[in-house]
Amino acid sequence: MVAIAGDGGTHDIGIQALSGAAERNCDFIYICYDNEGYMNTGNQRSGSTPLGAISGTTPVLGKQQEQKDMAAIMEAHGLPYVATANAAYPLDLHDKVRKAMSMKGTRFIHVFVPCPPGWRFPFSDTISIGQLAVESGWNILYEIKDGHFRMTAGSEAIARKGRLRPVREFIARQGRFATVTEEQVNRLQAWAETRWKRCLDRAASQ
Ligand SMILES: Cc1ncc(C[n+]2csc(CCOP(=O)(O)OP(=O)(O)O)c2C)c(N)n1
Repeated sequence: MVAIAGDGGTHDIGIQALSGAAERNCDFIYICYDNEGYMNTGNQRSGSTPLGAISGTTPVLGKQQEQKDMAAIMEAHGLPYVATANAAYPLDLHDKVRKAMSMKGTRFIHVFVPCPPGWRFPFSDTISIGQLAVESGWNILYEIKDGHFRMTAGSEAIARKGRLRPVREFIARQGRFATVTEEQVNRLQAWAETRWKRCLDRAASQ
C-alpha cells in the first residue's frame, strides 16, 4: 500500500495518525510531497514552510518559525526505511521508491518539490531551484535503511568532493523571501550548516 500526502497533510494535519501507524510499523509506504506550504488551498504556511517565507497566512513579515524536520521525526519512530528525495533528482527518487518497495513495515520517503506559484519563481526554473536546494544544503539527500545512514546523489557528491553554495543564492531566486531580513538569512545559513555537519558526521561514522 502507498499513501501520498503534502507537507500540510503530513507535518500538521495527519501527523497523529501517521505517528500511530509508524509506531505500529504498519506495512505501507508513505510519500510526503513537500512543497513547503498548503498550496491547494492558497499557500497557507505549514510546519514545513521555512523561516522568513511569505505565505497566505504570513503575508507581511514572512514566517517567524523554522521548519519542522519531518524525516527526523519519522526516523525517531525506528522505521526500517526513511529517505529524502528531490524532484530535480528523479533517478535517486526512483531508486529509493524501488528500495522501499522491496521492504516491509512503515517506509517513509520525503520528497522536496519546488512550487513555482507558491515560491514565486518562473516555472522554467523548477529543476534548477531544486538542484540549488541540494547544492546549498537546504535540502539534503540521504537514506536510512535498517539504521544505516547514507548520503546520496548530489549531496553525496558534495560530501565527497566539493562545498556547499550559500543558501542566500537559493533564497534570492524566490519572491516568497522578498521581506527576508539579514538576520533571518544568517539563521537559515546556520540551520543548513548544522544539519549538513550532522549528516557528514553520521556518514563518516557508518
Ligand atoms: C483533515 C482535513 N483538513 C483540511 C482539509 C482541507 N484541505 C484540502 S487541501 C489542503 C492543503 C493541503 O496542503 P498540503 O498537504 O501541503 O498539500 P498541497 O496542497 O501543498 O499539495 C487542505 C488544508 C482537508 N481536506 N482535510
